Amino acid sequence: SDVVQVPGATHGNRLPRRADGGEHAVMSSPHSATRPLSRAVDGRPAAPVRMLHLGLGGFFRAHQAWYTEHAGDADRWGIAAFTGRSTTIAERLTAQDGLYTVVTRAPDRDRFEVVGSLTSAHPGGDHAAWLDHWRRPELAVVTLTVTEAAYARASGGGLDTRRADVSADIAALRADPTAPVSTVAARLLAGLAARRRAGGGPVAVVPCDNLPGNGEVTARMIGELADTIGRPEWREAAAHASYVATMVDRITPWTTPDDVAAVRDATGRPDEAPVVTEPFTEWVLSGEFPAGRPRWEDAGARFVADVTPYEERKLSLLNGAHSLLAYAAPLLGHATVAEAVADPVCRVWVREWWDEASAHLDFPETVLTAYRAALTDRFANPRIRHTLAKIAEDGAQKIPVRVLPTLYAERASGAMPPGAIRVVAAWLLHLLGKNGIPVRDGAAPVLTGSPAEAVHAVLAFLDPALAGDTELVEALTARAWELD
Ligand code: CS2
Repeated sequence: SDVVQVPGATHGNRLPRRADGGEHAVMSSPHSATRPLSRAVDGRPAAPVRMLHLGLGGFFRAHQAWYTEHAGDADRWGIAAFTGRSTTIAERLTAQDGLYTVVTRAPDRDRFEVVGSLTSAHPGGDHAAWLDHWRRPELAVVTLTVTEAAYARASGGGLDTRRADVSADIAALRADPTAPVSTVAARLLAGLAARRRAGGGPVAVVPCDNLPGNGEVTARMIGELADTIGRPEWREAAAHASYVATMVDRITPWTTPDDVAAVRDATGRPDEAPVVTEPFTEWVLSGEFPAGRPRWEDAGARFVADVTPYEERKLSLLNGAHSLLAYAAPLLGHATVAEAVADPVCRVWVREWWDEASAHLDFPETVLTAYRAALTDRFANPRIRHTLAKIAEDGAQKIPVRVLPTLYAERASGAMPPGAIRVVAAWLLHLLGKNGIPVRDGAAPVLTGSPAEAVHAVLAFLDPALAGDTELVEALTARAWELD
């Protein structure tokens, strides 16, 4: 892919240069300055679709699509990607033949790269196109980036069949297996069933959200939906796939209008769907690919027997620190991760949390020290505007997987862990509307009544046993009032 590197700031009149030092070809053409990205102009034939993706957000464009672009056999692996619901991003990408710019933003420079692995982009509402892709014999891999909340888990971990959207989809599929459905579970199961009826072979389903055991979670969600619908062909459809577990990592903030302008300035090509991301990226996977897969290892992906330790490390150290900062750092007036970690007070909080969490991770100390040092640099990248408001969303799904394992392990050994308690206390204050960040969180409705009742309610939401731990209730109460 074409690469342009621009040192320093994202704006200004510097002439972009190619990675090899040459002037970027596009810049020298007087016509191209207004020409949108297109496969004809860019000389990028679309690869045949053998991958489907659900969740056409920035993270997918910076991660799974980027790895596919850099697989040695990328010319054989095109992706058809569907949004959750929105139509805008699908329309923008379609107008650009699926091409878009990845801006890899290091502390001192930007690298611009046009990615071409996206063969087609579709609005989530186009269920007929979704099913059509599932029926194609050559389909091999289905990846997901749908957010933690979209797995619709009940407190026990299974599919929450009482949710209105889930039960509406159950009724719809019972009446007609090709009926439009909206939940992730139903869209996947409907696809698997359509594929089975069409005689297609098994595919790999590859969830890429920050949930421990995401492969198993997905298998369970689809299996339980099939059981609830209750006919054998649905169960067979659910079993007609391999569920792959993954650990995914690449910090990818929301794309802003400034980013769109920076891409236009630097490359001379307007792009309505660029994505800005950090240089660091990681993908660890475990599971079978019955119909093959792109050679993602060429781009650095690792295939291992068990992703659990990688997941636990990333969820606790990276995501746990993110959640800590998202709820606590706004109390000190910070709006982004980089701003927060420039503040010594926040750095002490992060270190305290890392010490606590690291004690329960299955890696040698030297490895964890290096991982923490790298994370410190990644968080501090001043040119990545990763808003705390974005990370704060959906704490109800995030806190249990990021913080509870450490809290349980510490309480089991009789300790009262200040780091974990700080995260929960700051989350509580956020839910009570005290950190000024909009509350988009399934746990907010449980917090009614007095402050003391709120402490109890938030713990009971996480786990009734925690609400019965009187010492913990006291420690959490004290911490919350101290932070407030
Ligand atoms: C963040 C993650 O929004 C959040 O909750 O913690 O999106 C985080 O940036 C990614 O997992 C990094 O790989």
